[in-house]
Amino acid sequence: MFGGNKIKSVFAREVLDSRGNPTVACRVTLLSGATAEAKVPSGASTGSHEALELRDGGKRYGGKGVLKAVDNVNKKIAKVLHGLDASKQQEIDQVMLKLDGTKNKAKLGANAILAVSMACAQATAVHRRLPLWKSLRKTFNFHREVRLPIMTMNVLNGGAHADWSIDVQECMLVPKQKKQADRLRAGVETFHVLAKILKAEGFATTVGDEGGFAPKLKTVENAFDVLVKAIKMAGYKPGRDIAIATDIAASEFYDAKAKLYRFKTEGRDYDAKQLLARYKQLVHDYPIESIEDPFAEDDWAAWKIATADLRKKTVIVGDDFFVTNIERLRRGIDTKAANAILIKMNQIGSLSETVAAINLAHQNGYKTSISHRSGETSDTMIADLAVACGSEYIKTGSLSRSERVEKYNRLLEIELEMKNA
Ligand code: 2PG
Ligand code: MG
Repeated sequence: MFGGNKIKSVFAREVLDSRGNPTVACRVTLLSGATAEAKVPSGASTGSHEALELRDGGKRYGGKGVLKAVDNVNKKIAKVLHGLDASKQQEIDQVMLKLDGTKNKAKLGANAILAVSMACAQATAVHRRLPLWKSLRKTFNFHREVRLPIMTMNVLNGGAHADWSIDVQECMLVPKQKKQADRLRAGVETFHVLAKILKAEGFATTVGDEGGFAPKLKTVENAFDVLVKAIKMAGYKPGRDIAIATDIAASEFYDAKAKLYRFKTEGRDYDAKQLLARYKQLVHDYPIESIEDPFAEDDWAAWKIATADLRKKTVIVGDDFFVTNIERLRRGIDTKAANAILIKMNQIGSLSETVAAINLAHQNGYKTSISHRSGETSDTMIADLAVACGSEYIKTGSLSRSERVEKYNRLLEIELEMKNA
């Protein structure tokens, strides 16, 4: 239909995320009648270089309300986007960036801009009658072919996501089977065995923010030991069938003044050199697929040395370090810091900037992991994005809590869609 792709209306509202905090949902409706609502996630261990998430402050919702961001969509963004072609994602995002006019989206809020950006992509897919991953490939020039990503499943939660039950934030299972469905099954079976082991050893099996267990284990080695045990008891071979990944989230316990990494639960302090020695030992002792944020977000010197040392043995992922920002990623590429980037749409705040970061990474031989946030919603777009861009990995939490599991379910659906394509 003529003009069918054009934006008829943009409407945002305040909804809740998986932690019970407000977040922004946005519905975009096109002239053709195609319509979709996107929801943005929210982090807890956020990098200080992330785009600004606009919160209301004051008493309401403990200051976490997003009515200002919602208003910015409904009163400002909706006006400038009216009548534009929703499939021209770059143009749409540029119009919003211009309207905002700040470097970190401080005026309109990254949560406001991203909600609209995602909803435009989703409504366009509906209009095109295509699965979202296919529609994204029509919209963007990706550097890679489509692929089903390896899933990194966060089954042990620690750090800021679980009241510091252990110092490191995430210990993940990385199943390596050929088919997506088999990988998922291997992860789930191990997850349930893990619960049995923890129970038998007298630990709690209550879950943290991302649906993983949060037992009070003393050290990261203890955590990896229990994972290896669970993998074996579930009938899989550690390394060959299921590897381990970890997000240290080191910025969370870095003392910049003293230049020390203070492991709170363990009660041990490390300088960067000592910490690297510990990582080398871990990589030697366990089948470690990847280590995310091993050092603090601005400890560039440590990142460089660690990358030179570990890059052949494991994947070193920059999350708070790169914050999905092409300027920081360029610096990383130029100085050979890390060899992979975690991609979070809300760290940068628009879909086209996110894709720019993915493409820059892939063009320079960096791996990508498309990631959820610890505060999530029912939105499953990251599964489609991971497939569309040909990402090596996706990181979307544990095998419990529907805001996590829905992303895995979407990947199963995409596997079928790919077969039938
Ligand atoms: C991370 C994420 C997601 P948060 O550090 O990688 O797992 O946590 O969303 O709290 O930043
Ligand atoms: Mg992280």
